[in-house]
Amino acid sequence: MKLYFSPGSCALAVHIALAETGLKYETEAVDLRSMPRKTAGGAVYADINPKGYVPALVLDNGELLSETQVLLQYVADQAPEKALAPKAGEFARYRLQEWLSFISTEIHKGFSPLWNPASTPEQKDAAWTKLASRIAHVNEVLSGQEFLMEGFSVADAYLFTCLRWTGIFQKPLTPYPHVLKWMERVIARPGVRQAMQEEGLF
Ligand SMILES: N[C@@H](CCC(=O)N[C@@H](CS)C(=O)NCC(=O)O)C(=O)O
Repeated sequence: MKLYFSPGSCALAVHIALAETGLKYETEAVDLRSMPRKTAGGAVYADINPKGYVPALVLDNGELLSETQVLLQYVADQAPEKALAPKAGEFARYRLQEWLSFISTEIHKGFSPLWNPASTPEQKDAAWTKLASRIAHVNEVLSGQEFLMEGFSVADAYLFTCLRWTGIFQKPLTPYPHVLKWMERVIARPGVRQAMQEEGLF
């Protein structure tokens, strides 16, 4: 498997999942600021992934798979013994998908106005107010459990990846102490550290 990523982007979630499986994988960075977007190896990224954004995963059979929620589940399913996702068909799998959808649409995409240089300060404030209410929900959940699911799962990898961005926008997570403790638990994991090191984030 080969992951196309940009350091610290949402692709880090898939990178963490890959590292957590212990399976062999390759990575190649994509420069999202170049035009056309180029990979570290000099390829035009749109020739590899016509969607043009990261993450994308080239499978061992040569197929290209995209969309973070799908990649996370695909990677988890390659190493079922690591229990990064409940088995397909179990009710808990729907709970995982509920988290992945929440993280994708309410948190990941909730950051979009903050990233967008065209957003006004009012638009950024409104986006943060909404995001803060979603983070407060997660804080409440994490007051009674160690991870989003029964053990560490790909949902934790995805949420952790997005909540790291609060540091970029100087939005401290101090009002959310259970989230902060959970971030510490997640970052202490060797798989998480490996992926972050490979992206040059340490
Ligand atoms: N729907 C995609 C969105 C991925 C996405 O937002 N990727 C960002 C980085 S976190 C990106 O590559 N942005 C550049 C762009 O949108 O062109 C997914 O869930 O994987």
